[in-house]
Amino acid sequence: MNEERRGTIKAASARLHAGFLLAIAWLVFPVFAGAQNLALNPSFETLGHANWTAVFNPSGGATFPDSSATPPTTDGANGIAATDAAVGTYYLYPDVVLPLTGPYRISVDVGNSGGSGATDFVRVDITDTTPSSVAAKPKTDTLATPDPDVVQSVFSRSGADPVAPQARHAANFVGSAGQTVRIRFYIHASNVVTQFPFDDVQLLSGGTPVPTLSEWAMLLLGALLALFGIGWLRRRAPGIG
Ligand SMILES: [Ca+2]
Repeated sequence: MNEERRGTIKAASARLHAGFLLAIAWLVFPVFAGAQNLALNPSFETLGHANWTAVFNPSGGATFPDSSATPPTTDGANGIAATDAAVGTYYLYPDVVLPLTGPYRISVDVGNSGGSGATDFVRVDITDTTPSSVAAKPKTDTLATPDPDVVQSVFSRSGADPVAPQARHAANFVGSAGQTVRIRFYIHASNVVTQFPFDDVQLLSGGTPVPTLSEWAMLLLGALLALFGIGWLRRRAPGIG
């Protein structure tokens, strides 16, 4: 066998090895190939904040308008520009079922302005949705102390500590497969007008899923094919591999 032929087979063998390793990596770590945002209507481009729930206590004191005017949105044509002008607590949320056990990352463009102090504040939290937590409405979170059902705080500011324009805030937490969590945007006012704009909500899984049965089967099939392929090349060119 000439050197040219030997080199060709060596290169083919190297490509086979590299392809095999890439296939294994893709099968074991598919989530890193492109994590999906778990929040629906995450940028409020579907007006009426579809897929989100608004709670007002008492009713009529706050609004969660979809807005493209004031303040400016940070992603797409629309965002939320919440305004609170009366005594009360108000929140807007989607509930999300977590698909995997492992780390998650929540991030959002958010800001606040107005309010006179610690009794005029806004919060962004990941909260638990067990029946006892949900039944505990109205919530009693304060600026400094979130309720026990808060899994992870993302953002909390009083009127004395404004963030304008909106800025990206993020936090990590660990969740369980099948667990339902709430991405809760919370505004509380004593009697001073408080502004709470937000947009571009992203809840991403950074977890490594355990391969399913079919994925294990694909893994085994890929390994067998690669071994047969290498064996075939070795038989074609003894001493190469
Ligand atoms: Ca948007």
